[in-house]
Amino acid sequence: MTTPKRALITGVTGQDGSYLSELLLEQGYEVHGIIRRTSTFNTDRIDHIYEDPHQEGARLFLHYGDLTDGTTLRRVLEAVQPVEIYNLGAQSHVRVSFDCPEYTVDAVGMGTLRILEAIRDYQHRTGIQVRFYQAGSSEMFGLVQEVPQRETTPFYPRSPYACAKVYAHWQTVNYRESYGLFACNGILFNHESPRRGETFVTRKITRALARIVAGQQKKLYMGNLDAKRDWGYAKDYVKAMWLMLQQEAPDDYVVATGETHSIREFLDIAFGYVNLNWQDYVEFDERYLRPAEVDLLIGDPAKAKTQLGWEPSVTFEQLVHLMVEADLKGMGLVPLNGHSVQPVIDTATLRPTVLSSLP
Ligand code: NAP
Ligand code: G4F
Repeated sequence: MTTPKRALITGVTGQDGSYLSELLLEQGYEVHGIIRRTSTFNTDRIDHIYEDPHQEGARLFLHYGDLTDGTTLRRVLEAVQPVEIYNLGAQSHVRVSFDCPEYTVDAVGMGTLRILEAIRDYQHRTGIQVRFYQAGSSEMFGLVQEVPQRETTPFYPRSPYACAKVYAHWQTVNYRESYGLFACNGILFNHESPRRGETFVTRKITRALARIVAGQQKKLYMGNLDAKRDWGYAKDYVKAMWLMLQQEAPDDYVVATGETHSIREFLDIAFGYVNLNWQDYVEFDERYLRPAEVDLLIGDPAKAKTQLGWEPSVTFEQLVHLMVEADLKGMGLVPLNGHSVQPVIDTATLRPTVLSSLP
């Protein structure tokens, strides 16, 4: 019997971590994820693939750790001995990074450096090559210097989060060039799914829509509706991460659909799906604005398509629909043909939640 390849994922409980874990398990890997200690469990996105480690054949293992804690990162690396590391962990909310800049930069920027240093020493000592994927972001293009954005487009970050991602990007390049690490940067444009965090704009919309239909919410408060994003499907995007680490040589790749749409267009399609007019529900609240905004993102995925053979499989409209459908189902609402909705739960109470109001 051959020993399975072993991968280590930071951010395994996140949207991408969960899809990547599924993909790697399908590919036969043994998957190790780093989780943070929290007072309540937040492993919902991976519960369906988790197996009791006492059981023979279990291939998903979790380890406590944190990107702000270099000692533990080193210890986990030594214990797991992975051949691939995917660094997906981050305080990944751009608006929140303006509120908590030091923590964001520590986790996103210094966290990446801590892992790179750990790999450098481990590889030097053992002679075992560890391939490294860094979760870079189209936010690094910020005030865009070229349309569409490609690997060679200069960065112009517009938030503490984006500045930290630029730092992590260049450290990754630097460790590749200085120490010969097999280190790749994915420059991923926005990617969404039913597992998207509830305060990112797409999921905020689809979740609120389901609550509105269910009678649990009357209004949806939002910020800048004019911003444009290149939105793809998260499940497609984790495939690109994996493909990068299967190449002969390490490199950096833009992963995007090549299309851009405004928040208004997202609202049109989402509310249109259940025959509602979003203008009747959406209100402006300035606290969802950012001190500096990224107005337009649109990526050119030509290199990923040619060199990795990567293709997005879901259109923008399909993406909106699949997210709306999932949130309606989550509320116990069943979309019918023609997309009217059949409520199947008692919706007597209007209940505000923390999630409905935090940026
Ligand atoms: P996400 O859903 O917000 O997940 C972030 C993950 O990072 C969670 O597992 C979180 O753990 C973990 N984490 C946060 N702080 C940490 C820390 N200090 N130490 C260790 N782990 C920590 O993000 P995502 O959408 O899956 O994105 C994955 C990565 O890609 C992130 O680095 C993000 O910045 C980057 N990215 C995302 C997009 C996108 O559109 N989704 C685009 C470009 C780049 P908890 O569950 O405990 O919070
Ligand atoms: O959904 P968002 O919060 O995503 P954003 O800022 O583009 O960042 C996401 O994508 C990046 C890749 O480009 C990732 F690196 C990052 O980790 C994250 O996953 O906001 C999208 C747009 C912004 O222009 C924002 O101003 O939507 C606008 N928006 C308008 N109203 C809102 C809201 N965003 C949020 N979150 N909430 C609102 O109420």
